[in-house]
Amino acid sequence: MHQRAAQVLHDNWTGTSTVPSHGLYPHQWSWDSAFIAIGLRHLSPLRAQIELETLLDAQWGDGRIPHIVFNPSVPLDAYFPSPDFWRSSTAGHAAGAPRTVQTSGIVQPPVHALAAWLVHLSDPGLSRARSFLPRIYPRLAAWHRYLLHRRDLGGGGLASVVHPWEQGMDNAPSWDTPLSRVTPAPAHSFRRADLDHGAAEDRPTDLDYGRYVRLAADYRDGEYRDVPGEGYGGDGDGASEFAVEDPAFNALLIASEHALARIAQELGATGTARHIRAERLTAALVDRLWDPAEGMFFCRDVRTGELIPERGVSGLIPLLLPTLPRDIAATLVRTTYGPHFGLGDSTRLVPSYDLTGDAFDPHRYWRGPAWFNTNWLLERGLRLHGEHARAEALRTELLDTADTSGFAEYVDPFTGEACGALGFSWTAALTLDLLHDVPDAEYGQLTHSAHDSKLGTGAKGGNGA
Ligand code: 9WN
Repeated sequence: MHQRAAQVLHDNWTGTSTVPSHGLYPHQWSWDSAFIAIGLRHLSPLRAQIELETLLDAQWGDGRIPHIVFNPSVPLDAYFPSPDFWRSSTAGHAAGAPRTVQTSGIVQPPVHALAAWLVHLSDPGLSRARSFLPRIYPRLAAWHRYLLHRRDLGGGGLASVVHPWEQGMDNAPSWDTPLSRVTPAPAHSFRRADLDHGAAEDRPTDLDYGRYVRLAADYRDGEYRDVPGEGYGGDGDGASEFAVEDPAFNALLIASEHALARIAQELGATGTARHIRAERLTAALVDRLWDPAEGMFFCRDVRTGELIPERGVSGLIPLLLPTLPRDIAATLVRTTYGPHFGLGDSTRLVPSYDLTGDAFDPHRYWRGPAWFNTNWLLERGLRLHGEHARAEALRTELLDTADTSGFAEYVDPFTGEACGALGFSWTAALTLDLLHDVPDAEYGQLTHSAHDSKLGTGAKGGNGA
């Protein structure tokens, strides 16, 4: 299995980064690269470092890491939206887009500091010899600053996403209500390239695509300006119609902030301020997105101020956080194994959406199938909170399904049947990670604060310091 997974990553390597899949996604994607680096470190810590460095070379002056870095040798019509849609070097000029490389103008979940720290741990000698951390620390810090300042659109301390593609679970039912306010771009104004590779019944509908295109075009036409601190009910003045605080996006930011604290410590600082910030953010996440009656986190629609009552896997991912209050962690575990996600009962892997939800479909993009990255995060979260037997069972299912599905992009959560692209990079990378015994200490290293917690009320994760 190790060799087959390594082969996928070898085939998808371009020399400086890894494509998610040559057919459907022939460029470099931001959160894909972070997950890929986490697996690549077991094959080649050098390639894992280069993967992250290539992405960070495309960072914008305002700190944002773009969700796609385009490969200039790939034909324009191979993926839509292509560089001539985003026009990063002109429309993104004011926001500091790079001149030498073409990128998109939106972002994806901030898994990068977490990945960088895990890559460092896999070969600290090489990392120090190449000054990996000193070179990337200021960039990762600028990235978090961008999210925490420019993207605090709700004014409550959490980062908002302004496009479903930013959260990474593009077609999740949580976006349906906020997206319904967006006037779709006319169908004849663009050509979808994804349907050349994927079955139409598994992919987002044309109507949803029209709305994705409109949102991205409006953001571009506003020169990718963000309007922070807008609060609830903002109208006009350039603020996006779509602004959502998402639990997984923010949980990953918090986990990465803990990792950045570790990196700061390695570089001789204390890291304490970052750990404290991460704990404050955890408290804000609970305060703004936790629904005790439903036993999970929900997205908040920043434009209406309302929680969006759709149960998505995103609402379980905060299990990754070490200072989550114990009762919340225990409730999340119950919800994962309960009727809405059915793990250990009707489902083999955690589905992307509520099995009992009206929009549930076991094959349609992010509306029911199971993805390997979300399940990997939950496996880590279970382990972090002492649920070793459950983590082990999930790990076994993940490895089994990854291999029998041909490292599929996603699978039917009941049967494990392959969907989407095969030979998908993060599936192979996270398989490699699961195949390696991760020292217990690394679960602590992943997120746990090293200082005596002043704010945290939460679990004992790993062995911390
Ligand atoms: C848009 C690359 C990306 C993933 C996302 C996944 C899908 C793109 C698309 O593919 O999104 O960014 O064209 O559908 O939803 O999570 O990063 O693998």
